[in-house]
Amino acid sequence: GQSPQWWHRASVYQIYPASFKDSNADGIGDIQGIIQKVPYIASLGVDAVWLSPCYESPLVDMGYDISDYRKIDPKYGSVEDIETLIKELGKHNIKLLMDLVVNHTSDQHAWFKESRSSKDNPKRNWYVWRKGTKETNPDGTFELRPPNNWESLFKGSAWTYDELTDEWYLRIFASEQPDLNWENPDTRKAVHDDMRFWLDKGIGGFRMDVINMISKPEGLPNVQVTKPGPYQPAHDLYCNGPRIHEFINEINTQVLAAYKDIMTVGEVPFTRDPEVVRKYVEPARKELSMLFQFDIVDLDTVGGPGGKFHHVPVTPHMLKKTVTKWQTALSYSKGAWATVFLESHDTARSVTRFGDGTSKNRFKVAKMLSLMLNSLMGTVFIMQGQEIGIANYTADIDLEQYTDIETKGLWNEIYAERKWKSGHADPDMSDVMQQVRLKARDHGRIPMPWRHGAKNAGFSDADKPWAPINTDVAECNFSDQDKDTASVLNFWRNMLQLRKEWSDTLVLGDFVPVDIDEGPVFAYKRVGASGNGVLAVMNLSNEEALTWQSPADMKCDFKLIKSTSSVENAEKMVNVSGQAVKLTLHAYD
Ligand code: ISL
Ligand code: CA
Repeated sequence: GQSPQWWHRASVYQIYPASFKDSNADGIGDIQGIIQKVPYIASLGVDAVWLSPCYESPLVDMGYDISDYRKIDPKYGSVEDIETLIKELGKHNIKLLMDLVVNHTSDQHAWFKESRSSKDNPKRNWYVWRKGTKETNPDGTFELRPPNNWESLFKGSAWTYDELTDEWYLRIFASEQPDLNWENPDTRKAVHDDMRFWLDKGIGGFRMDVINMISKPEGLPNVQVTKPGPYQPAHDLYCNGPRIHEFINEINTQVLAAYKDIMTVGEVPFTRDPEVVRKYVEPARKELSMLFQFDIVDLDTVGGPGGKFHHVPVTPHMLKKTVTKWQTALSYSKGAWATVFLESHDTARSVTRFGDGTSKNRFKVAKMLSLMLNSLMGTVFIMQGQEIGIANYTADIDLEQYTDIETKGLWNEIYAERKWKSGHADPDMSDVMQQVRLKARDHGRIPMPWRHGAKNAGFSDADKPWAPINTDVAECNFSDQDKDTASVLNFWRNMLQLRKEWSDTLVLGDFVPVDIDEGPVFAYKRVGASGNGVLAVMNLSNEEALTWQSPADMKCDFKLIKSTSSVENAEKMVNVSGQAVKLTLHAYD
């Protein structure tokens, strides 16, 4: 196989620019703010930063709607600021990964403005335009119907009608996010050129937004009806489409190959088959370094009758099973690399979702999850704030303060449906509110609580930051954790360092399940090429104390790591050579 690249052993810190640090008191985080915090980022021991989009954007979807790929939105700074950031991070050997959002642009992008201007504009075919149908009602009025029954991921039809030319354009996300037509070679070439613009500045690579959606099925057929209502989930049709591997291989060989040591991570929603994933990441195929797939972070979401805001309780066994599924399907020794993550700007906070919600156990849960992430195979991604065990917004933050387009879309859809069904002007939405508190994307975007007692927790000097500061800053902030050797923050720092020291085992080694049964204890070995290993044992329950006995045939030369061991590395390494292990594990141990 391939010899390890820098990104195999790397850990990556995700920065959501609007919420990291505001340097000029306008209430929005910015690139100068990130530059101020470079020493902090370096203190974590990460190797790369993934910066969520800060390109020119009307911010309908917080920057995932880009109107110019070569400009930085003045709210965040300038291209020069990015150059400075690359240089400052570089002093600490940290690379910068940019977000590449090219399934769609903003409707304010010059390409789309041209495309929509007329049917014979040279850029018409850069987007996906189709005729709809017109249905006449018995009373003579008529309704326009979109070209097919696909549902948008932000709800409603996946098509928007444009009066000017009497056609519809495809937009899987918001109306202001028209999908690019990747079938057109000119479109692809323009995207490639925009990628080179950033590669020439010395970035370390790209995170590629919904990259598995860029190849649409021929003929854009209707999807099978699976739920009531006119529009149907169609991701099985537009994800991992017919030309997807060709397009990605083209990016790799025509663009990336000319640069040294580039890392790519593709986001692939709705992709749960390891064989499908493997195709994107096998080195010989020259596609991507690694992928984000969502089996684990969607555990409490998928399968509910109404999608994201319907509750699916997560049991320890579900987590054990799903982690094991991916850890055994892909591995360094089998030549298919992976990512390890529990949070992003699209998820709520892991301590809230996977913990018991009490402040007593909050930091124990955070350390236990850190232990799990850091003892798994793959490149670790940390969402800003995760390293201090940030939790979701508290119940003191009410609905009006949630701003995310997805949160609003889902809420309004359920509200309208209930109103229609019950005939009540104000249907009961308390269960949905509970789900918003648990799962809304807003929680991943909470402004960073740098210091307790400072204005806006040290995030911004503005009177009103763009998103609310959480109300639990006294309990959870960076400066207090920095000083506390037993904090979540220092646990992360130690684990990231340990991961480096033991990378042959902890990063590249094989995952060997030990206890993946129904019980609350999750145990696995990581075995490196030399045969040495680490035994990771976690109590995923809040049972005060329980005993766990390793299988008799476990006897071998292993080091044991536990999340509640002291932060000193030496003490985390309990040598269990030649004996079966019996442990008393405490809650979230
Ligand atoms: O967030 C989701 C579910 O809660 C996903 O459906 C999400 O929209 C999907 O993973 C795609 O995410 C990416 O593309 C979107 C953008 O809104 C997300 O922030 C981005 O990460 C459109 O660009
Ligand atoms: Ca600012």
